[in-house]
Amino acid sequence: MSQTKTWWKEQVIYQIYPRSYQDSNGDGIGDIPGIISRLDYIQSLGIDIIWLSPIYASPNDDNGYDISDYRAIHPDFGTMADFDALLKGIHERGMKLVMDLVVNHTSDEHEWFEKSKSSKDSPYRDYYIWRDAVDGKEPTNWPSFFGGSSWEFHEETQQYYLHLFTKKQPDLNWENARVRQEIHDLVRYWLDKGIDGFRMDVISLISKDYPLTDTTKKAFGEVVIERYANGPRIHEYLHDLHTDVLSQYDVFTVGEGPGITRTNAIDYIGAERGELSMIFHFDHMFMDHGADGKFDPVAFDLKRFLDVIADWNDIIEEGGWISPFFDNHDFQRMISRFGDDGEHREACAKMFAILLLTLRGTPSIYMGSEIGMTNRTFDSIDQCRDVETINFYNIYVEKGGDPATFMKMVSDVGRDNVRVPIQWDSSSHAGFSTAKPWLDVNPNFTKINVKDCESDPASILHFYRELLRFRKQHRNFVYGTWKRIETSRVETFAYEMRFDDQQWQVFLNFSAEQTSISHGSGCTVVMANYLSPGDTFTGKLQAWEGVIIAV
Ligand code: TEU
Ligand code: CA
Repeated sequence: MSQTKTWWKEQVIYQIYPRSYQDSNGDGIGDIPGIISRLDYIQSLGIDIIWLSPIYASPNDDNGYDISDYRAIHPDFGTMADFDALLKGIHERGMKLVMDLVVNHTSDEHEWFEKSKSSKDSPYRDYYIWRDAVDGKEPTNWPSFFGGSSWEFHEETQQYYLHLFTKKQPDLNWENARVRQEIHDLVRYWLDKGIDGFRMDVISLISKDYPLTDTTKKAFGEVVIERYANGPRIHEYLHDLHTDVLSQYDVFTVGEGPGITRTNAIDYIGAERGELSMIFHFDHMFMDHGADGKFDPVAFDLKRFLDVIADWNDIIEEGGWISPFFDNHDFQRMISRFGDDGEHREACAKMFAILLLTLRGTPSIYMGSEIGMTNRTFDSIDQCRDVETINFYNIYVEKGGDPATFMKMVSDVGRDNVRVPIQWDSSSHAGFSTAKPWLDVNPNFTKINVKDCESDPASILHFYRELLRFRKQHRNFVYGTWKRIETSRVETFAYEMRFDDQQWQVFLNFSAEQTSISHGSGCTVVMANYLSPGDTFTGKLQAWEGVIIAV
Protein backbone atom coordinates (compact mmCIF):
# COMPACT_ATOMS: atom_id res chain seq x y z
CA MET A 1 0.00 0.00 0.00
CA SER A 2 1.45 3.38 -0.88
CA GLN A 3 1.67 5.88 1.95
CA THR A 4 0.24 9.38 1.63
CA LYS A 5 2.80 12.13 2.12
CA THR A 6 2.75 13.71 5.56
CA TRP A 7 5.39 15.78 7.34
CA TRP A 8 5.60 13.59 10.41
CA LYS A 9 6.46 10.56 8.31
CA GLU A 10 9.53 12.32 7.00
CA GLN A 11 11.00 13.38 10.31
CA VAL A 12 13.14 12.05 13.10
CA ILE A 13 12.29 12.27 16.81
CA TYR A 14 14.78 12.96 19.62
CA GLN A 15 13.62 12.09 23.10
CA ILE A 16 14.72 14.20 26.04
CA TYR A 17 14.39 13.08 29.64
CA PRO A 18 14.35 16.61 31.07
CA ARG A 19 15.76 15.84 34.51
CA SER A 20 18.95 14.62 32.88
CA TYR A 21 19.59 16.82 29.88
CA GLN A 22 21.14 20.02 31.21
CA ASP A 23 20.96 21.78 34.55
CA SER A 24 21.06 25.58 34.27
CA ASN A 25 20.78 26.72 37.90
CA GLY A 26 23.06 24.41 39.83
CA ASP A 27 20.46 22.36 41.71
CA GLY A 28 21.55 19.10 40.07
CA ILE A 29 18.30 18.73 38.12
CA GLY A 30 18.00 19.27 34.40
CA ASP A 31 15.57 22.03 33.47
CA ILE A 32 13.92 23.92 30.62
CA PRO A 33 16.47 26.76 30.42
CA GLY A 34 19.09 23.99 30.22
CA ILE A 35 17.33 22.45 27.24
CA ILE A 36 17.04 25.88 25.62
CA SER A 37 20.79 26.30 25.94
CA ARG A 38 21.25 23.07 23.97
CA LEU A 39 18.79 23.73 21.14
CA ASP A 40 21.54 24.70 18.72
CA TYR A 41 23.22 21.39 19.44
CA ILE A 42 19.99 19.45 18.82
CA GLN A 43 19.40 21.35 15.62
CA SER A 44 22.98 20.66 14.54
CA LEU A 45 22.25 16.94 14.75
CA GLY A 46 19.53 17.25 12.13
CA ILE A 47 16.66 16.47 14.49
CA ASP A 48 13.15 17.53 13.48
CA ILE A 49 10.98 16.69 16.49
CA ILE A 50 11.80 16.90 20.18
CA TRP A 51 9.76 14.70 22.51
CA LEU A 52 9.92 15.80 26.13
CA SER A 53 9.17 13.33 28.89
CA PRO A 54 6.76 14.95 31.40
CA ILE A 55 7.59 18.39 32.76
CA TYR A 56 4.27 18.99 34.54
CA ALA A 57 3.65 19.46 38.26
CA SER A 58 4.23 16.14 39.97
CA PRO A 59 5.29 14.70 43.34
CA ASN A 60 7.76 12.64 41.27
CA ASP A 61 6.86 9.23 42.56
CA ASP A 62 7.48 8.03 38.99
CA ASN A 63 9.51 11.04 37.83
CA GLY A 64 6.68 13.03 36.36
CA TYR A 65 4.61 10.13 35.02
CA ASP A 66 2.41 10.92 38.02
CA ILE A 67 0.93 14.32 37.21
CA SER A 68 -0.72 16.49 39.84
CA ASP A 69 -1.55 19.43 37.56
CA TYR A 70 -1.67 19.07 33.79
CA ARG A 71 -1.53 22.80 33.20
CA ALA A 72 1.45 23.64 35.41
CA ILE A 73 5.19 23.24 34.90
CA HIS A 74 7.11 21.53 37.70
CA PRO A 75 9.21 24.21 39.46
CA ASP A 76 12.26 21.90 39.13
CA PHE A 77 12.02 22.49 35.39
CA GLY A 78 11.18 26.20 35.42
CA THR A 79 8.10 28.27 34.71
CA MET A 80 5.43 28.50 32.05
CA ALA A 81 7.37 31.46 30.65
CA ASP A 82 10.38 29.16 30.29
CA PHE A 83 8.18 26.67 28.50
CA ASP A 84 6.91 29.33 26.11
CA ALA A 85 10.50 30.35 25.39
CA LEU A 86 11.42 26.73 24.74
CA LEU A 87 8.59 26.25 22.29
CA LYS A 88 9.50 29.47 20.53
CA GLY A 89 13.17 28.48 20.37
CA ILE A 90 12.28 25.10 18.91
CA HIS A 91 9.97 26.59 16.29
CA GLU A 92 12.46 29.31 15.36
CA ARG A 93 14.91 26.56 14.51
CA GLY A 94 12.40 24.82 12.29
CA MET A 95 11.88 21.98 14.76
CA LYS A 96 8.75 20.70 16.46
CA LEU A 97 7.78 19.82 20.00
CA VAL A 98 5.88 16.79 21.20
CA MET A 99 4.73 16.58 24.81
CA ASP A 100 4.03 13.52 26.91
CA LEU A 101 0.35 12.91 27.61
CA VAL A 102 -0.13 10.74 30.69
CA VAL A 103 -3.84 10.16 31.08
CA ASN A 104 -4.26 6.52 32.00
CA HIS A 105 -3.64 7.72 35.54
CA THR A 106 -2.93 10.89 37.49
CA SER A 107 -0.97 11.44 40.65
CA ASP A 108 -2.84 10.73 43.88
CA GLU A 109 -2.01 14.35 44.64
CA HIS A 110 -4.05 15.62 41.68
CA GLU A 111 -7.04 17.60 42.92
CA TRP A 112 -9.41 15.19 41.17
CA PHE A 113 -8.10 12.35 43.29
CA GLU A 114 -8.02 14.47 46.45
CA LYS A 115 -11.73 15.14 45.89
CA SER A 116 -12.44 11.61 44.77
CA LYS A 117 -11.07 10.08 47.95
CA SER A 118 -12.72 12.69 50.18
CA SER A 119 -16.04 10.84 50.22
CA LYS A 120 -18.01 8.15 48.46
CA ASP A 121 -20.54 10.85 47.53
CA SER A 122 -18.06 13.21 46.00
CA PRO A 123 -18.92 14.18 42.43
CA TYR A 124 -15.31 13.20 41.69
CA ARG A 125 -15.63 9.71 43.19
CA ASP A 126 -16.29 8.27 39.79
CA TYR A 127 -13.24 9.90 38.19
CA TYR A 128 -11.30 6.88 39.43
CA ILE A 129 -11.97 3.19 39.80
CA TRP A 130 -13.18 2.32 43.30
CA ARG A 131 -14.35 -1.10 44.43
CA ASP A 132 -15.47 -2.78 47.60
CA ALA A 133 -13.38 -5.56 49.06
CA VAL A 134 -14.33 -9.05 47.97
CA ASP A 135 -14.20 -11.58 50.81
CA GLY A 136 -12.14 -9.08 52.75
CA LYS A 137 -9.56 -8.92 49.99
CA GLU A 138 -8.56 -6.99 46.88
CA PRO A 139 -11.38 -6.88 44.30
CA THR A 140 -9.25 -8.77 41.76
CA ASN A 141 -5.90 -10.56 41.70
CA TRP A 142 -4.32 -7.99 39.39
CA PRO A 143 -0.58 -7.41 39.70
CA SER A 144 0.84 -3.93 39.26
CA PHE A 145 3.46 -3.09 36.64
CA PHE A 146 5.68 -1.98 39.49
CA GLY A 147 5.22 -4.95 41.82
CA GLY A 148 2.57 -5.92 44.35
CA SER A 149 -1.17 -5.56 43.91
CA SER A 150 -2.91 -3.09 41.59
CA TRP A 151 -5.34 -2.23 44.38
CA GLU A 152 -4.79 0.05 47.35
CA PHE A 153 -7.17 0.16 50.29
CA HIS A 154 -8.36 3.58 51.41
CA GLU A 155 -9.17 3.43 55.13
CA GLU A 156 -11.39 6.51 55.37
CA THR A 157 -13.87 5.41 52.72
CA GLN A 158 -13.30 1.67 53.11
CA GLN A 159 -12.82 0.93 49.41
CA TYR A 160 -9.99 -0.03 47.13
CA TYR A 161 -8.84 2.05 44.16
CA LEU A 162 -7.14 0.69 41.08
CA HIS A 163 -3.56 1.62 40.20
CA LEU A 164 -1.90 -0.38 37.44
CA PHE A 165 1.37 1.45 38.24
CA THR A 166 2.38 2.70 41.72
CA LYS A 167 -0.18 3.39 44.41
CA LYS A 168 0.52 7.08 43.81
CA GLN A 169 -0.74 6.66 40.23
CA PRO A 170 -4.49 5.92 40.48
CA ASP A 171 -6.10 4.91 37.16
CA LEU A 172 -8.65 7.29 35.71
CA ASN A 173 -12.13 6.04 34.92
CA TRP A 174 -12.54 6.76 31.21
CA GLU A 175 -16.11 5.42 31.30
CA ASN A 176 -16.99 8.70 32.95
CA ALA A 177 -17.82 11.23 30.22
CA ARG A 178 -16.66 14.08 32.47
CA VAL A 179 -13.22 12.52 32.68
CA ARG A 180 -13.05 12.30 28.91
CA GLN A 181 -14.15 15.93 28.64
CA GLU A 182 -11.47 17.04 31.11
CA ILE A 183 -8.85 15.23 29.06
CA HIS A 184 -10.08 16.72 25.79
CA ASP A 185 -9.83 20.14 27.44
CA LEU A 186 -6.29 19.68 28.64
CA VAL A 187 -5.19 18.33 25.27
CA ARG A 188 -6.71 21.41 23.65
CA TYR A 189 -4.94 23.62 26.20
CA TRP A 190 -1.51 22.41 25.05
CA LEU A 191 -2.40 22.35 21.38
CA ASP A 192 -3.59 25.95 21.64
CA LYS A 193 -0.16 26.79 22.99
CA GLY A 194 1.16 25.60 19.67
CA ILE A 195 2.81 22.26 20.41
CA ASP A 196 3.03 19.81 17.56
CA GLY A 197 1.69 16.63 19.05
CA PHE A 198 1.69 14.13 21.86
CA ARG A 199 3.40 10.95 22.87
CA MET A 200 0.60 9.12 24.67
CA ASP A 201 1.69 7.15 27.70
CA VAL A 202 0.25 3.62 28.06
CA ILE A 203 -2.65 4.64 25.90
CA SER A 204 -3.52 1.00 25.24
CA LEU A 205 -4.64 0.67 28.87
CA ILE A 206 -7.24 3.44 29.19
CA SER A 207 -10.33 1.34 28.48
CA LYS A 208 -10.93 -1.18 31.23
CA ASP A 209 -12.77 -4.41 30.58
CA TYR A 210 -15.81 -4.30 32.90
CA PRO A 211 -16.76 -6.03 35.06
CA LEU A 212 -13.22 -6.29 36.40
CA THR A 213 -12.50 -9.95 36.97
CA ASP A 214 -9.55 -12.05 38.10
CA THR A 215 -6.85 -12.83 35.61
CA THR A 216 -6.20 -16.47 34.86
CA LYS A 217 -2.71 -15.81 33.53
CA LYS A 218 0.56 -16.20 35.38
CA ALA A 219 3.05 -14.37 33.18
CA PHE A 220 2.79 -10.60 33.56
CA GLY A 221 2.87 -9.96 29.80
CA GLU A 222 -0.09 -12.26 29.35
CA VAL A 223 -2.01 -10.56 32.15
CA VAL A 224 -1.54 -7.26 30.32
CA ILE A 225 -2.98 -8.69 27.13
CA GLU A 226 -5.77 -10.58 28.88
CA ARG A 227 -7.00 -7.87 31.26
CA TYR A 228 -5.29 -4.48 30.90
CA ALA A 229 -4.72 -3.61 27.27
CA ASN A 230 -7.00 -3.09 24.27
CA GLY A 231 -10.20 -2.73 26.31
CA PRO A 232 -13.61 -2.73 24.61
CA ARG A 233 -13.93 1.06 24.27
CA ILE A 234 -10.32 1.93 23.45
CA HIS A 235 -10.99 2.70 19.80
CA GLU A 236 -14.05 4.77 20.58
CA TYR A 237 -12.03 6.88 23.05
CA LEU A 238 -9.15 7.41 20.67
CA HIS A 239 -11.41 8.11 17.75
CA ASP A 240 -13.38 10.72 19.74
CA LEU A 241 -10.20 12.40 20.96
CA HIS A 242 -9.02 12.57 17.39
CA THR A 243 -12.29 13.80 15.91
CA ASP A 244 -13.19 16.29 18.62
CA VAL A 245 -9.75 17.73 19.27
CA LEU A 246 -6.63 16.49 17.51
CA SER A 247 -7.96 16.61 13.95
CA GLN A 248 -8.50 20.35 14.33
CA TYR A 249 -4.75 20.92 14.53
CA ASP A 250 -1.85 19.97 12.27
CA VAL A 251 -0.29 17.63 14.80
CA PHE A 252 0.63 14.00 15.19
CA THR A 253 0.39 11.44 17.95
CA VAL A 254 2.53 8.50 18.87
CA GLY A 255 0.85 6.03 21.17
CA GLU A 256 2.79 3.97 23.63
CA GLY A 257 1.20 0.69 24.28
CA PRO A 258 2.07 -2.42 26.16
CA GLY A 259 -0.25 -5.12 24.86
CA ILE A 260 -0.50 -3.73 21.34
CA THR A 261 0.39 -6.65 19.12
CA ARG A 262 1.36 -7.09 15.51
CA THR A 263 -2.22 -8.22 14.76
CA ASN A 264 -4.25 -5.55 16.57
CA ALA A 265 -1.90 -2.61 15.92
CA ILE A 266 -3.51 -1.69 12.63
CA ASP A 267 -6.75 -0.86 14.48
CA TYR A 268 -4.86 1.92 16.25
CA ILE A 269 -2.78 3.23 13.36
CA GLY A 270 -4.55 2.33 10.14
CA ALA A 271 -4.67 5.54 8.11
CA GLU A 272 -8.45 5.48 7.76
CA ARG A 273 -9.07 4.82 11.47
CA GLY A 274 -8.68 8.39 12.71
CA GLU A 275 -7.03 7.31 15.96
CA LEU A 276 -3.23 7.52 16.31
CA SER A 277 -0.63 8.61 13.78
CA MET A 278 1.83 5.96 14.89
CA ILE A 279 2.76 3.74 17.82
CA PHE A 280 5.77 2.48 19.68
CA HIS A 281 5.45 -1.28 19.84
CA PHE A 282 7.29 -3.35 22.46
CA ASP A 283 7.73 -6.74 20.83
CA HIS A 284 11.50 -6.35 20.70
CA MET A 285 11.69 -4.57 24.07
CA PHE A 286 9.84 -7.13 26.19
CA MET A 287 11.24 -10.25 24.53
CA ASP A 288 13.92 -10.85 27.15
CA HIS A 289 11.48 -10.33 30.02
CA GLY A 290 10.40 -13.51 31.79
CA ALA A 291 7.08 -14.33 33.46
CA ASP A 292 7.67 -11.80 36.24
CA GLY A 293 8.95 -9.06 33.97
CA LYS A 294 12.34 -7.46 33.47
CA PHE A 295 13.81 -8.61 36.78
CA ASP A 296 13.07 -12.16 35.74
CA PRO A 297 15.09 -12.14 32.54
CA VAL A 298 15.22 -14.78 29.83
CA ALA A 299 18.00 -15.12 27.27
CA PHE A 300 18.10 -12.63 24.42
CA ASP A 301 17.26 -14.28 21.11
CA LEU A 302 18.84 -12.40 18.21
CA LYS A 303 16.95 -14.33 15.57
CA ARG A 304 13.63 -13.43 17.12
CA PHE A 305 14.73 -9.81 17.57
CA LEU A 306 15.51 -9.45 13.87
CA ASP A 307 12.35 -11.31 12.86
CA VAL A 308 10.31 -8.88 14.97
CA ILE A 309 11.97 -5.89 13.30
CA ALA A 310 11.31 -7.23 9.83
CA ASP A 311 7.77 -8.28 10.65
CA TRP A 312 6.76 -4.92 12.11
CA ASN A 313 8.33 -3.15 9.18
CA ASP A 314 5.68 -4.82 7.02
CA ILE A 315 2.87 -3.12 8.91
CA ILE A 316 3.73 -0.03 6.91
CA GLU A 317 2.86 -1.91 3.74
CA GLU A 318 -0.50 -2.60 5.38
CA GLY A 319 -1.15 1.12 5.79
CA GLY A 320 0.04 1.61 9.37
CA TRP A 321 2.91 3.71 10.69
CA ILE A 322 5.31 3.13 13.59
CA SER A 323 8.19 4.82 15.33
CA PRO A 324 11.18 2.47 15.41
CA PHE A 325 13.29 2.74 18.57
CA PHE A 326 15.76 0.57 20.46
CA ASP A 327 15.90 2.37 23.76
CA ASN A 328 14.11 5.08 25.71
CA HIS A 329 13.81 6.23 29.31
CA ASP A 330 12.32 2.86 30.38
CA PHE A 331 14.93 0.41 29.22
CA GLN A 332 18.68 0.11 29.01
CA ARG A 333 21.16 1.53 26.54
CA MET A 334 20.69 -0.21 23.20
CA ILE A 335 24.33 -1.04 22.58
CA SER A 336 24.71 -2.42 26.10
CA ARG A 337 21.58 -4.48 25.68
CA PHE A 338 21.68 -5.72 22.12
CA GLY A 339 25.24 -5.05 21.06
CA ASP A 340 28.72 -4.39 22.35
CA ASP A 341 29.49 -1.46 24.63
CA GLY A 342 33.12 -2.53 25.16
CA GLU A 343 35.75 -3.19 22.53
CA HIS A 344 33.49 -2.52 19.56
CA ARG A 345 31.40 0.24 21.10
CA GLU A 346 32.00 2.79 18.34
CA ALA A 347 31.33 0.43 15.46
CA CYS A 348 28.33 -1.02 17.24
CA ALA A 349 26.76 2.36 18.05
CA LYS A 350 27.16 3.41 14.42
CA MET A 351 25.72 0.14 13.16
CA PHE A 352 22.66 0.61 15.36
CA ALA A 353 22.37 4.13 13.98
CA ILE A 354 22.27 2.67 10.47
CA LEU A 355 19.60 0.19 11.53
CA LEU A 356 17.46 2.75 13.35
CA LEU A 357 17.65 5.27 10.54
CA THR A 358 17.05 2.88 7.64
CA LEU A 359 13.90 1.28 8.93
CA ARG A 360 10.61 2.59 7.72
CA GLY A 361 8.63 4.76 10.09
CA THR A 362 9.54 7.86 12.08
CA PRO A 363 12.59 6.83 14.12
CA SER A 364 13.07 7.93 17.72
CA ILE A 365 16.57 8.56 18.99
CA TYR A 366 16.91 8.57 22.76
CA MET A 367 19.20 11.32 24.04
CA GLY A 368 22.80 10.21 24.42
CA SER A 369 22.63 7.52 21.74
CA GLU A 370 24.31 9.99 19.42
CA ILE A 371 27.51 9.68 21.48
CA GLY A 372 27.15 5.98 22.20
CA MET A 373 26.31 6.24 25.90
CA THR A 374 26.31 2.94 27.77
CA ASN A 375 24.74 1.32 30.81
CA ARG A 376 26.47 2.00 34.10
CA THR A 377 27.02 -0.19 37.15
CA PHE A 378 24.86 0.15 40.23
CA ASP A 379 26.41 -1.47 43.30
CA SER A 380 23.88 -0.39 45.86
CA ILE A 381 20.20 0.47 45.83
CA ASP A 382 21.05 3.88 47.33
CA GLN A 383 22.44 4.84 43.94
CA CYS A 384 19.07 4.22 42.29
CA ARG A 385 16.15 6.60 41.97
CA ASP A 386 13.65 4.67 39.90
CA VAL A 387 10.50 3.53 41.71
CA GLU A 388 10.31 0.38 39.58
CA THR A 389 13.80 -0.71 40.60
CA ILE A 390 13.29 0.21 44.25
CA ASN A 391 9.93 -1.57 44.53
CA PHE A 392 11.18 -4.77 42.93
CA TYR A 393 14.35 -4.63 45.01
CA ASN A 394 12.28 -4.49 48.20
CA ILE A 395 10.09 -7.38 47.08
CA TYR A 396 13.15 -9.43 46.14
CA VAL A 397 15.02 -8.76 49.35
CA GLU A 398 11.92 -9.33 51.53
CA LYS A 399 11.64 -12.77 49.94
CA GLY A 400 15.21 -13.47 51.07
CA GLY A 401 16.96 -12.70 47.78
CA ASP A 402 20.57 -11.60 47.73
CA PRO A 403 20.84 -7.81 47.26
CA ALA A 404 24.08 -8.12 45.26
CA THR A 405 22.42 -10.46 42.78
CA PHE A 406 19.58 -8.03 42.32
CA MET A 407 21.97 -5.11 41.84
CA LYS A 408 23.64 -7.04 39.01
CA MET A 409 20.26 -7.23 37.31
CA VAL A 410 19.72 -3.53 37.91
CA SER A 411 23.02 -2.78 36.18
CA ASP A 412 21.71 -4.73 33.20
CA VAL A 413 18.06 -3.77 32.98
CA GLY A 414 17.31 -0.96 35.46
CA ARG A 415 15.75 2.20 34.05
CA ASP A 416 18.28 4.41 35.83
CA ASN A 417 20.85 3.20 33.29
CA VAL A 418 19.33 5.50 30.70
CA ARG A 419 18.26 8.22 33.11
CA VAL A 420 21.74 9.34 34.14
CA PRO A 421 22.72 12.82 32.93
CA ILE A 422 23.98 13.44 29.44
CA GLN A 423 27.76 13.46 29.26
CA TRP A 424 28.59 16.83 27.77
CA ASP A 425 32.30 17.02 28.58
CA SER A 426 34.96 15.68 30.94
CA SER A 427 34.59 18.38 33.60
CA SER A 428 32.99 17.56 36.96
CA HIS A 429 29.51 16.00 36.69
CA ALA A 430 30.12 15.69 32.95
CA GLY A 431 29.22 19.33 32.34
CA PHE A 432 25.63 18.53 33.21
CA SER A 433 25.56 20.53 36.42
CA THR A 434 27.80 22.35 38.84
CA ALA A 435 26.18 20.42 41.69
CA LYS A 436 25.86 16.72 42.44
CA PRO A 437 23.20 15.49 40.03
CA TRP A 438 19.90 13.96 41.22
CA LEU A 439 21.23 10.70 39.75
CA ASP A 440 24.98 10.35 39.50
CA VAL A 441 26.63 10.47 36.10
CA ASN A 442 28.11 7.38 34.52
CA PRO A 443 31.80 7.37 35.54
CA ASN A 444 32.77 6.75 31.91
CA PHE A 445 31.99 10.40 31.05
CA THR A 446 35.69 11.24 30.87
CA LYS A 447 35.95 8.92 27.86
CA ILE A 448 32.49 9.27 26.37
CA ASN A 449 31.22 12.81 26.01
CA VAL A 450 29.85 15.27 23.47
CA LYS A 451 32.86 17.58 23.52
CA ASP A 452 35.33 14.87 22.57
CA CYS A 453 32.97 13.61 19.88
CA GLU A 454 32.69 17.11 18.41
CA SER A 455 36.44 17.32 17.89
CA ASP A 456 36.77 13.85 16.34
CA PRO A 457 35.55 13.70 12.73
CA ALA A 458 35.22 9.91 12.98
CA SER A 459 33.02 10.03 16.09
CA ILE A 460 29.62 8.44 16.60
CA LEU A 461 28.19 11.95 16.88
CA HIS A 462 29.40 13.00 13.44
CA PHE A 463 28.17 9.72 12.04
CA TYR A 464 24.66 10.43 13.36
CA ARG A 465 24.80 13.88 11.78
CA GLU A 466 25.85 12.49 8.43
CA LEU A 467 23.27 9.75 8.50
CA LEU A 468 20.50 12.15 9.44
CA ARG A 469 21.51 14.48 6.65
CA PHE A 470 21.60 11.58 4.24
CA ARG A 471 18.19 10.35 5.34
CA LYS A 472 16.73 13.77 4.72
CA GLN A 473 18.04 13.83 1.16
CA HIS A 474 16.49 10.53 0.21
CA ARG A 475 12.85 9.63 0.23
CA ASN A 476 13.61 5.89 -0.03
CA PHE A 477 13.56 5.75 3.70
CA VAL A 478 10.08 7.12 3.95
CA TYR A 479 8.10 6.27 0.85
CA GLY A 480 10.09 3.46 -0.70
CA THR A 481 9.74 -0.26 -0.21
CA TRP A 482 11.73 -2.31 2.31
CA LYS A 483 12.31 -5.99 1.91
CA ARG A 484 14.38 -8.39 3.95
CA ILE A 485 17.12 -10.33 2.17
CA GLU A 486 17.45 -13.84 3.57
CA THR A 487 20.96 -14.73 4.71
CA SER A 488 22.41 -18.03 5.83
CA ARG A 489 23.65 -16.60 9.12
CA VAL A 490 21.48 -15.37 11.99
CA GLU A 491 23.90 -12.53 12.83
CA THR A 492 23.83 -11.06 9.35
CA PHE A 493 20.77 -8.89 8.86
CA ALA A 494 20.20 -7.69 5.31
CA TYR A 495 17.50 -5.77 3.47
CA GLU A 496 16.78 -3.93 0.30
CA MET A 497 15.15 -0.55 -0.18
CA ARG A 498 13.74 0.80 -3.41
CA PHE A 499 12.24 4.08 -4.45
CA ASP A 500 11.73 5.24 -8.05
CA ASP A 501 14.81 3.98 -9.86
CA GLN A 502 17.00 3.95 -6.78
CA GLN A 503 17.87 0.67 -5.15
CA TRP A 504 19.93 0.16 -2.01
CA GLN A 505 20.94 -2.77 0.09
CA VAL A 506 21.86 -2.68 3.77
CA PHE A 507 24.05 -5.29 5.46
CA LEU A 508 24.54 -5.41 9.21
CA ASN A 509 26.76 -7.76 11.17
CA PHE A 510 25.29 -8.34 14.63
CA SER A 511 28.46 -9.87 16.01
CA ALA A 512 32.17 -9.31 16.55
CA GLU A 513 32.98 -12.15 14.19
CA GLN A 514 34.19 -11.34 10.70
CA THR A 515 31.99 -12.71 8.01
CA SER A 516 31.09 -12.22 4.39
CA ILE A 517 27.90 -11.96 2.43
CA SER A 518 27.20 -13.16 -1.08
CA HIS A 519 25.31 -10.00 -2.03
CA GLY A 520 26.46 -6.62 -3.22
CA SER A 521 30.09 -7.35 -3.94
CA GLY A 522 31.49 -4.72 -6.34
CA CYS A 523 28.74 -2.19 -5.54
CA THR A 524 29.43 1.35 -4.37
CA VAL A 525 29.13 2.21 -0.70
CA VAL A 526 26.78 5.09 0.08
CA MET A 527 27.06 5.11 3.90
CA ALA A 528 28.94 2.81 6.26
CA ASN A 529 30.60 2.61 9.66
CA TYR A 530 33.95 1.22 8.42
CA LEU A 531 34.01 2.02 4.70
CA SER A 532 33.61 5.47 3.16
CA PRO A 533 31.04 6.65 0.65
CA GLY A 534 32.37 5.84 -2.83
CA ASP A 535 34.34 2.77 -1.71
CA THR A 536 33.69 -0.53 -3.41
CA PHE A 537 32.04 -3.16 -1.25
CA THR A 538 33.84 -6.52 -1.33
CA GLY A 539 31.32 -8.63 0.56
CA LYS A 540 33.40 -8.75 3.74
CA LEU A 541 31.93 -7.60 7.05
CA GLN A 542 34.03 -6.72 10.10
CA ALA A 543 32.90 -6.72 13.74
CA TRP A 544 29.55 -4.92 14.00
CA GLU A 545 30.01 -3.55 10.52
CA GLY A 546 27.12 -1.85 8.77
CA VAL A 547 27.00 -0.77 5.18
CA ILE A 548 24.51 0.75 2.75
CA ILE A 549 25.32 0.14 -0.90
CA ALA A 550 23.77 1.33 -4.13
CA VAL A 551 22.77 -1.49 -6.45
O1 TEU B 1 5.68 2.99 30.51
C1 TEU B 1 4.79 1.92 30.34
C2 TEU B 1 5.42 0.63 30.46
O2 TEU B 1 5.03 -0.32 29.82
C3 TEU B 1 6.54 0.55 31.43
O3 TEU B 1 5.97 0.53 32.68
C4 TEU B 1 7.39 -0.61 31.23
O4 TEU B 1 6.67 -1.80 31.45
C5 TEU B 1 8.51 -0.55 32.19
O5 TEU B 1 9.03 0.74 32.23
C6 TEU B 1 9.59 -1.48 31.77
O6 TEU B 1 10.63 -1.34 32.66
C7 TEU B 1 5.17 4.26 30.63
C8 TEU B 1 6.28 5.26 30.83
O7 TEU B 1 7.10 5.27 29.70
C9 TEU B 1 7.02 4.93 32.09
O8 TEU B 1 8.13 5.77 32.29
C10 TEU B 1 6.05 5.09 33.22
O9 TEU B 1 6.67 4.68 34.41
C11 TEU B 1 4.78 4.28 33.01
O10 TEU B 1 4.26 4.38 31.68
C12 TEU B 1 3.69 4.79 33.92
O11 TEU B 1 3.28 6.06 33.50
CA1 CA C 1 18.06 22.85 37.51
